[in-house]
Amino acid sequence: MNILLLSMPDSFEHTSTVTMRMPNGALASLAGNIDQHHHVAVADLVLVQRQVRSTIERLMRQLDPEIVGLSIMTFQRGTAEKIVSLVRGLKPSATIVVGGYDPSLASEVYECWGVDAIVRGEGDVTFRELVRACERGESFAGIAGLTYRSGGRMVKNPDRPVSSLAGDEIRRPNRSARVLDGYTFLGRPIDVVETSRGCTYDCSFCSIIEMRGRNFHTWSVDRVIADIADARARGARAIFIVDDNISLNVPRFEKLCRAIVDAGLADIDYIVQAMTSSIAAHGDTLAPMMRQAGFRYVFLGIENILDEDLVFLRARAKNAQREAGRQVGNATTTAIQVLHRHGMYVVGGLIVGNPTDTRESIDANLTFAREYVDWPYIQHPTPYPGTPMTKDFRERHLIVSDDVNEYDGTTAVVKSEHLDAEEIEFLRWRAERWMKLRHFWPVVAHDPWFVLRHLHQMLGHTFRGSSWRSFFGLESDRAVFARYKDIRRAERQYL
Ligand code: B12
Ligand code: SF4
Repeated sequence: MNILLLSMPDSFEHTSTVTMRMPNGALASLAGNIDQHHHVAVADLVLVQRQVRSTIERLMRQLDPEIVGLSIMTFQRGTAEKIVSLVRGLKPSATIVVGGYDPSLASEVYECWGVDAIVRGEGDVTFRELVRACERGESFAGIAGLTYRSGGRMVKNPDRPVSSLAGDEIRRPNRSARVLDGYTFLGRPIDVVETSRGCTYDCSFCSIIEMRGRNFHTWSVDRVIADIADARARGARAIFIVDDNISLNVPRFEKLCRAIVDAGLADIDYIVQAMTSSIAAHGDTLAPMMRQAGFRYVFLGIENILDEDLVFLRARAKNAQREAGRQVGNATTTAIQVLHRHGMYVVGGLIVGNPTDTRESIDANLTFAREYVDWPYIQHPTPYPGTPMTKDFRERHLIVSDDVNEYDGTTAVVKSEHLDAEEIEFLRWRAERWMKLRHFWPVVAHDPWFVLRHLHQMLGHTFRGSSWRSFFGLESDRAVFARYKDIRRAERQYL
């Protein structure tokens, strides 16, 4: 069978497509897990943001797929709906399947779209079984984790338990299925690699728990090394490790670092997300090993520096500094210092605009980011489907926008008890642009040619909405912010 898998073109503020265009890890994994005689094409539409319609039309013509799959996050819902109707119009008989976080957690929305199947939760095995059933002309009735159209109605099969990742139930990704190119991170070809799935924490804003429960499963280090080697052989010189929380098992993480060095794969720039508590507690041994293995950027889920906010976000435990098993404070600064000492850069994930936030509490977080983090990744709390935080915000009547296309993390869609959503977003936006400038020199030192060729676009993105008048102080930040918001709105129209 011919199968076309699409990820959505929508990108967001902190990952400008000039500097960062990453492959979607889910689609290569799905491609690697269907029976090998099928012909599968993976197209990451972020690579063709301005030619979405024509690219889909071309691929549909060339491949003539019987099955079309879409991977969708919540803020990409509007684009996905347009793509579903485009595909339906181009080939009415195609079986259209949706999967990923939004179809899994808001499947009722997709039931009204006329799609043929909704894959809930992990998709590798479910999609393999779906393709087999299509090939044999069988019904989808026995496939766990699937909601499907039968006659005029949607049928919801039981959930599929998460995979333990043992054995070869889930095979390695098939990167050769990708039909578009141009993946980049600061000019270096980039790929994504998974080493584990899941997390045992329960931060209230995170979709992961609703998606798969609290659990943590790992692949063998040998499998991970083979996967990194595959990515490298296909040109990758930067790798984003997309694990939900690799730092849950520090000894395993250390073993992986050693294996990367032993396999001669330390010439790659690695980017990873980690918990401050693990880094603070084990940094003295872990951080030098990470650096030796090539880790360059560590995304730390700091979330907030104020205790009250951490309690609301249920992120206190993962940011706790412990001594002899007792919590003695917050691990954030210790974690940042140890990473810095070992030559790595900190991408600081913070969430501002929580229910009790005031101008002062937001300012405290912005001041912290300015002082400590290398690249700010500051977001607003966003009520994604199914998270405990969403329930909380709804009960407090603080959600100001139900338009999920705005749920991109940097558009404030909730207000606090003291500040309007617009004001919260303005405070973050105004401060964050300038913080980003400070990381300019390390980037120049590492990738001078890239910066030279793209300086104009990089600055253009960071300072969207500015004009020569604003630089000379002849118009207010508010006017620039209003222009930025208009640009952002227009950017969301991909087809
Ligand atoms: C890596 C990652 C990123 C990378 C993206 C790299 C890339 N190109 O994919 C970066 C850092 C850029 C990123 C950014 C953002 N991300 Co992000 N990200 C993740 C993360 C950590 C892992 C995703 C991943 O690759 N997993 C591995 C793959 C194999 O698993 P998977 O995606 O779940 O796919 C499986 C199933 O979902 C399913 N499936 C998926 N698609 C499809 C399609 C079909 C057809 C089928 C059948 C099945 C299927 O099968 C797959 C295999 O089992 C998750 C989860 C987390 N803990 O935080 C968040 C997560 C996906 N991100 C999220 C968000 C919100 C964002 C941002 C909007 C804001 C932010 N938080 O930074 C931006 C926007 C990204 C953009 N497009 O511009 C949310 C999504 C919530 C939601 N309801 O939509 C998550 C869940 C985190 C959270 N806050 O809860 N992200
Ligand atoms: S520690 Fe990270 S992955 Fe785990 S629940 Fe919290 S935000 Fe999600």
